[in-house]
Amino acid sequence: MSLLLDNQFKELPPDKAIDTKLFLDAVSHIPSFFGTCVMKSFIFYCFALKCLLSLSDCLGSNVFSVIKSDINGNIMKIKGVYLKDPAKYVSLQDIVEAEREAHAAEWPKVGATLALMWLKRGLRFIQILLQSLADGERDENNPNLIRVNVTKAYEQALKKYHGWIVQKIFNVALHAAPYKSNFLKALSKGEEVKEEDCLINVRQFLVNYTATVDAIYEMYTNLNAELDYTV
Ligand code: EIS
Repeated sequence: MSLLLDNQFKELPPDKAIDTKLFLDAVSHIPSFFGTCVMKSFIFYCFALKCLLSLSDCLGSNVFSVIKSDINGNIMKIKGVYLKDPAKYVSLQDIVEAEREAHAAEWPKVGATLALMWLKRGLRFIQILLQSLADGERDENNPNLIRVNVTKAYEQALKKYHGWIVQKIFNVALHAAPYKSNFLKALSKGEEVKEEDCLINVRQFLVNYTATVDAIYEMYTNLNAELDYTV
């Protein structure tokens, strides 16, 4: 079965309110996916290059743990707020609005509002990456690499929020990106499935996932909660 379809996002209601608990359940699988897919392929990459271990390989290895703990930290922060009063924070918007009232001076650079602001960028990155693969965008000279897809996702979702040092780190991580065949195999829980069959699952997963990410972006625009500082 497909890892993606096992952990599908739920369909949004007509008012596009995102149920906090359902959202947290769905995103909580993303960091472990990192462990199974990206890390495995990275370990293979390191192994294959162990004679050539250079500073950039070490950097690459650390980048994936940094990304994983960054996303995990965002999720834990939102969850921490939610668990304080689940009845009050039924939707993600309930949390953001409550923090706007409680922390007027620092908001939106505070609490779960800030965590969700960054989390949504990582989710957008994943969305664009998967969509690009599903659309068959590829480097014709290197059809088993996903660098064009990863670069597109980075440029559209994250680059403008990164200063040049983090942009350089991205360039290192890019070279440690898994091969397409390994990436798609991991999405299929290690089973050998045809690329096209896996992409059918990716397209199915993207329906509710994209709607959810779009709704979070829309909420940040409507509440004027978006910031564009760089890290
Ligand atoms: C935020 O981080 C915190 O998240 C937030 C709060 O502390 C805030 C304060 O300003 O900072 O500094 C972080 C930023 N997060 C800001 C950078 C982390 C590492 C960036 C590495 C750049 C490379 C990214 C591309 C990697 C390509 C890999 C390709 C492999 C296929 C299936 C793959 C999924 C990859 C998903 C990648 C998502 C990256 C998300 C980075 C977000 C970011 O830029 S708070 O914390 O409020 O919770 O306390």
